[in-house]
Parts: sequence; structure tokens; C-alpha cells
Amino acid sequence: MKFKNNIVFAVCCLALPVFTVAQKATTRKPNIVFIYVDDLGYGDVGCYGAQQVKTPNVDRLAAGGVKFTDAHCSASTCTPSRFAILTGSYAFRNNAAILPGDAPLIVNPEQQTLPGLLKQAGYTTAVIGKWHLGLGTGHPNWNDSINPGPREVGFDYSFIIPATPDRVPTVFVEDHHVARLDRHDPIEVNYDRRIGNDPTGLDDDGQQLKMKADSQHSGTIVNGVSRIGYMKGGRNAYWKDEDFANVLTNKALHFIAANKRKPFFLYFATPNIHVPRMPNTRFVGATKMGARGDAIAEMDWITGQVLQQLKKLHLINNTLIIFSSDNGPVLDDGYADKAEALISGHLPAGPYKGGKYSAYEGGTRIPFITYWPGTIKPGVNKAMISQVDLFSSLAALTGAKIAVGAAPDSYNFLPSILGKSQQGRKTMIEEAFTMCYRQGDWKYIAPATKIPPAWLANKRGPTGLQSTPQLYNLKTDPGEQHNLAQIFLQKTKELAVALTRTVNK
Ligand code: NG6
Ligand code: CA
Repeated sequence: MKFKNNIVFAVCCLALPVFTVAQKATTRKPNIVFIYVDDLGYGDVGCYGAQQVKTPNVDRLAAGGVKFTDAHCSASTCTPSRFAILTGSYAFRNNAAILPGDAPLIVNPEQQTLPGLLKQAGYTTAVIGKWHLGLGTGHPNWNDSINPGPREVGFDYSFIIPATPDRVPTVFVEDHHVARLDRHDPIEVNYDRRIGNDPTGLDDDGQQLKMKADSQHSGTIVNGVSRIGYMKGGRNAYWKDEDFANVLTNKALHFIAANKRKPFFLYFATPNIHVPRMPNTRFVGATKMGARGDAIAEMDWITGQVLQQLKKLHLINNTLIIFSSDNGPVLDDGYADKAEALISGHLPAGPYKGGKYSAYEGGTRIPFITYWPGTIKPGVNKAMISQVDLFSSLAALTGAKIAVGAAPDSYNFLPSILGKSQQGRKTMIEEAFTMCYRQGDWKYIAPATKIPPAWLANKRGPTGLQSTPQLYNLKTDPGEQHNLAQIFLQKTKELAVALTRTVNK
């Protein structure tokens, strides 16, 4: 009997290491690729109703994955939405608003972040593309080591557009340094006054500009485009807008290949389709909608490149792809690129009202698709979720531990993300230049109390800013046409109180 037991024991011992290795191979943590598009509206891709632009790659993700119909970025502008994803907290908790190109980092390196959390769980992490969360502690010295930045908040590698494509400095920052900077031609940036001798949009004699711009976008001209802000020097480091897709996609594909043997998190924040819209010549004329439509076609190509790379490296069945946008659509965002004139019936926000900057649904209801062949059950999901929930959901996916007090606004909706549930939020905040509060199909828009930036008046879409409360029932009125605040006084009051309670939580 004793002998027999010993044999069993020996066999177990021998078998154990093999079993562990085999199990490890099959339970390897999934890679996570987050494709975060800029200013892409709910109706801007085929799978959400677009007809004038073809998006076969994004449509492929939707057909084989989960297409959410009530998913939201946390705000109707970029910086707040990105802040919420990386921190799991709504941006108002940090007063985060659209940042100039020389602003300090607004994510506290001491706090737990999404990339930091994934790093703890064994992931190699990278951000490639638009950052727009500030760099350094004051105004960065672009000629020196630039920190804190993405590296200090949890990214092992970063190759970024510091703010937006329409803002100076028009250079990429790789880890802590401006890429390709010639030390003999130092960069200087100023957001208050003109510096250097380069022409600005206001000097333009009709010869230098590829596109005319409004007065806010009439700072220093780089690559035939006048920007917000002024800069001098750093010529060797200037980006070429038409090469964004090639340069950034190459970086992303390279990162995937270099990390194919261990779990990675790639936050791929393409600047498409933000202004100035300057797709590569390969995409010019891809649609009849001009630069905006062509930039969407280019964005679809980018998505296809990522998909192909994951397939080629046999990573596709072990990678969760999340595809989304940072705010709703805008046609005229300061440059004369004919986006409005050539719209020809296309509905960038689909059936929803408003778009970028707006408190209406078009501001934050965006495409949101999750894709993971073999694991995700394809379908359409009506759950109400917010991108702020990615923090807790990805922690659940990877077994990472959320620190006490971190990610206060983030909830775990992993089962919905994996297509196994239709469970979403019961309530949600949407941030614009005012605050909105969803409770199921009810939507309350608080009266605007802060004075919005003057340029907002030039945007033609409805902002949703009113001096009195608004209440809509999105089930019967998805286009937010009938303000019910004066009819359902009790409901309006209830939601106003609930919003205040969440804000003060
Ligand atoms: C606005 C800019 C706009 C764009 C936006 C940020 C003006 C008049 N407009 O302030 O062009 O840069 O900020 O876009 O300055 S976002 O997608 O990054 O939020
Ligand atoms: Ca944006």
C-alpha cells in the first residue's frame, strides 16, 4: 500500500512541471490593444450606419465582436475622456479640461493608473499616438529630458503627439525626448505671444497655407498649416501630418512584434480624425466627403494593419481589441477643409443630437467595440457603459488589484465587454461644459453655470448649454427634442440631487 502511494506520488511529481507549463501556455494573460480614435462620431463607421465611407476593418471587429449601442466616453472633449480612462475617475474630480500644448502633466504619478495596474499584473505597456494629458511639472523644456509624462504614469514605452495635431510643438516625443531633435536648433514654445520669425496664419499671403484657418488656429505655420500657439526651432523634428498614419502604425506594429511572447497593453491613440485632417495621399479621394471622410478611411486602414499584424503573429486569439473614440464628431473645428460642404447626408453622430463639445448624446455616445475571437460571443450590447469603467473591467480581466481609493468612478463590466451579459450602469455622468446625469433612459442636463470658452460660439452644433434644467427620455426621444423638465418636476429634482451626490462622493 505504502509502495503504491509512493508510485502515485512520484508520477505526480514528474507530471507536475509539465502540467504547469501546459496550463500556463493556455491561460496566458490576453494582450490588450486599445484603438482610441479622435473625434469619431457614433455614425461615422459602417457598422454604426455610415454609408458614404467604407470601414471594412472596423466593421469586421463589430461583426465578430460586441458592438455597444449605449457606450460613452466620459466627456465630450479629449483631455477629460483620456484622463478618465487612465485614472478610473471622472475628469471633474481633477478639474481636467482641454489642455494647451505646453501644460504640465495632470495625472499624478503617485496614483494608480490603468497602465500602472496592468504593469503590476505583468504587462508590458505602451502609448503610441495622441497624449494630451500634459508633460512635466511647469512648461516643459523641449530640449531636455521631458518628465514626468507617460513613462512616470505606467507606460514602458511612449511615442506621442504631446497635445493635439493642431497645437505646437509639432514634434513627436519618444519616451523622455523630442524625437530627431537637432541640439543646435533648440525648440521654444509659447502660447501667449508670437516667438521666432516663422510666418503665422495671420501673415499668410495665400501662398503658404494648405488650408485656411480661423483666428485661434492662426499661430505658427508648420507644414503649410497654421497651429494653435507659437514655436520656433526644432525644424529637424517637425512631423509631417500626412505621415501620421504610417509613422504611428509602424511604431504600433513594431511594439506588438517586439512583445509577442509576453502579455502587452497597447494604447494606440491615433490622431485621426482630429483637425487638421491631412490623410496620406493614398487616401485622398477615398470618399466623396473630402478630408474628413478620407481621414476615416485612413483610420480604418490603420485598424486593419493592427488586425493583420495580430493575425500574422498568431496573437489574434489571445488579444482583446477595444475600439472607441474620445468624443463625438465635429465638422468645422477651425480649418477650412470642406467637411461641412461635402457632408452629403452623412450623419456623423448617427441619430443623436450634438457632437464634440456638446452635452447632448452626440457628445459622448460613440462607437465602442470589443473583439476577441474564440472568447467573445459576438452580438449587439445595449448596456450603458462608460470608458471610465475600463479601469475596473481590465483589472478584473487580468486579475490586477485595484489600490484602495483608486478608480473611484470605475465599475467592472467585464462580462458585458466579453459579450456574456447585457448588464451595464444604472447611472452615469456625462461631462461637457456642463454636467449630465443618466439614469436608465432618463437624461438630465444641469443648467450651465460656468462661462464656456468664447470660441464655442463659433461651433455650429447645439452645445446643450442652457440656463434652466433639461430632462429627456431617450427611449421615446433619442434625439433630445422634447425637454420634459417642466413636466416631470419630481424626476428632474431627483436627478439633480443624484448628480450632486455623485459629484460630492
Ligand atoms: C479647442 C480647439 C480645437 C481642438 C480642441 C481640442 C480652438 C478654437 N479650438 O480648443 O481645434 O484642438 O480644442 O480637441 O482653439 S480635443 O479633441 O483634443 O478635445
Ligand atoms: Ca478628440
